[in-house]
Amino acid sequence: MLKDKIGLVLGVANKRSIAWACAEACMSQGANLAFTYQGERLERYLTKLTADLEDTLVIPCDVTNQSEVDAAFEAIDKKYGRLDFLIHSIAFAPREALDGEYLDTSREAFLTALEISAYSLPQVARSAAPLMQDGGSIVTMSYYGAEKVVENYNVMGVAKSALESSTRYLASDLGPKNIRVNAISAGPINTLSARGVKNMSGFLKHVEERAPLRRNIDAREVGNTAMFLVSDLSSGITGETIYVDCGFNIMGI
Ligand code: 1JT
Repeated sequence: MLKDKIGLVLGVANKRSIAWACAEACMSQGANLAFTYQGERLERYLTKLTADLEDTLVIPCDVTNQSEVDAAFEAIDKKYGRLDFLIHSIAFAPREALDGEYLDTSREAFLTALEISAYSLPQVARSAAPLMQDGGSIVTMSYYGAEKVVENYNVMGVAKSALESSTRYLASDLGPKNIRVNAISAGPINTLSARGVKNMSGFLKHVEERAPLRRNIDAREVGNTAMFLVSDLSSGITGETIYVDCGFNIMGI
């Protein structure tokens, strides 16, 4: 399905990362992937994780450092000369912002969360678009806290709202170049990011009790949806937020 396609995956921290589940699903369909990491500690892990892959590229890309972003896309251009899809799976907020009341969010925490979790999408899309000469597909990760209040999610919810809105504006800008932009709103998963989230287990239990499928999602289900969205099977879909949440979001009382 993705044979001869070249993709870039941003946001693999370890093998439980949503980004890695997306990568595995895409590689199972024959895609050729490059990966970016933030910081030296993640470089070692990612190099190990991708050691057996053919023709891969592992490059630094801290989105708060524009010259690193520029260098990353230059490296892609130099090695492959093109890009077919990009999977954006990065977010950050200072830990204290994900606790207590949103009312208390500091200016600094707000700007950091929005910069890394939302601004980074148009930022990388701008560099990716010129490499997507035959059209392309960009996929990002959101969460239900973007549209409804989720206790403690706070400024991340505001950042995800901006991310989902960005998905629509970018889809409008890039549609004429046949570049599609979509978001996946994933149900909660126990990844590195979720670790340290207050009462995550109570939260997973809540979903299990109420979601129509009566269970939580598996990262592989997000990976499979990302694979669909970067493939030509989804050629008519752009600007959407697709829920991979066992149906949790449809429920009212
Ligand atoms: C970040 C973190 C983004 C955790 C995230 C996230 N998107 C989803 N999660 C998991 C989560 C977090 C909370 C939650 C439910 C799910 C942590 C680091 C910063 C980026 O609230 C109940 C807080």
